[in-house]
Amino acid sequence: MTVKVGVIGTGSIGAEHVRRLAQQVSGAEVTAVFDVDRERAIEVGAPVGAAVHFAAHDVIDDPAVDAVLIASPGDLHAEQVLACLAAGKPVLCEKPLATTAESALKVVEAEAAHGRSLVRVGFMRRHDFGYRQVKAVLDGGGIGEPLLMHCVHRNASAPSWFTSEMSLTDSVVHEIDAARWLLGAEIVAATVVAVKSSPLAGGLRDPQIVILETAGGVVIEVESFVNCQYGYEVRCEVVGSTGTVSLDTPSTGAVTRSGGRTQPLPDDWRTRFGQAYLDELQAWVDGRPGGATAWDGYAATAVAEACLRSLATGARSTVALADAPTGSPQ
Ligand code: NAD
Ligand code: ISE
Repeated sequence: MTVKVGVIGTGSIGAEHVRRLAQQVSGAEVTAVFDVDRERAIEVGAPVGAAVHFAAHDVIDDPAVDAVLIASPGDLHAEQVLACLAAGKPVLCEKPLATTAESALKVVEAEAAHGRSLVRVGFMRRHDFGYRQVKAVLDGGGIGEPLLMHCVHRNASAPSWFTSEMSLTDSVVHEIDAARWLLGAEIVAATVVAVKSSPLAGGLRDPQIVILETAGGVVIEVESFVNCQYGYEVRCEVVGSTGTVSLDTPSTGAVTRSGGRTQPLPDDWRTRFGQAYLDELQAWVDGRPGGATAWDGYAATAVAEACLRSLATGARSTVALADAPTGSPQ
């Protein structure tokens, strides 16, 4: 059976998802798209034979659409996911699920009321081979009891409209989700530590250090540096009671010569996580379990909100999650 997918938002990652769904994911086709930038929607949708609609709800209500992928700006996600739930259609929403914990919780509640697991959130690291290896070691008790975690998340440069807050809500939110998933624990507090800013960061607080604490006392230290200049790097190391497990940039094309060794780095997330995005889409189209749920999206947004409070005040900020509604897929 072919899953007919409608895509809302055909910008940077939306266009890539359209291409992946149309050309690389088996059992999927893109039947409808919408973007407020109509020329962009036509440019992306026409080559794959998708109908180009005039509004997001036209995509959601289109009888030729079985499932919806949302890749619009984050502040529109909650409303668009709620509309998909109202139509009873499965939805894969790019991160974040919402920009406030309050609106993310509404999605969790609406899905629970619906009684079916319809929402996936695009935290693609859960599909990355390296992250999955780290998870397997942790789940198998391979390093004893996890005690602390170091994370590095660097982008070569951020667009001019990127803010210090977005370094937390757009970038660190991936580490928030990855840490929750890897450690199997909720994060209960966040502290953003002031760091000397790079003179090349265009006035942003960049880099930033975030300290997250889990309910069980594991401390996660995250460096987000969105203007590091040299390339894209995502690394982590979990330190356990009997060993450590780490994730490095996949080693490809390393050159050793003349007494030295060089290794190319990915330019950005497109290259580094290309296979993870593809695996995420294939798993979603196949209807396989796994991937981040609405609850995961809510928890990540609640922690990101705590990071924003800490950024504003300089103080440690606690996270108080609501009780999961009955029937909410965890
Ligand atoms: P983008 O700005 O390139 O694309 C967003 C698109 O949404 C634009 O084409 C814009 O015209 C369109 N848009 C604006 N208002 C709209 C509306 N009301 N309805 C439909 N479309 C609308 O941004 P992007 O980098 O593609 O990011 C989109 C989302 O994907 C964000 O939530 C971002 O955080 C997420 N993202 C995730 C990853 C990842 O690694 N998982 C990477 C990049 C972006
Ligand atoms: C971007 O939105 C992403 O989600 C990328 O994965 C991340 O590395 C980048 O920092 C974000 O801006």
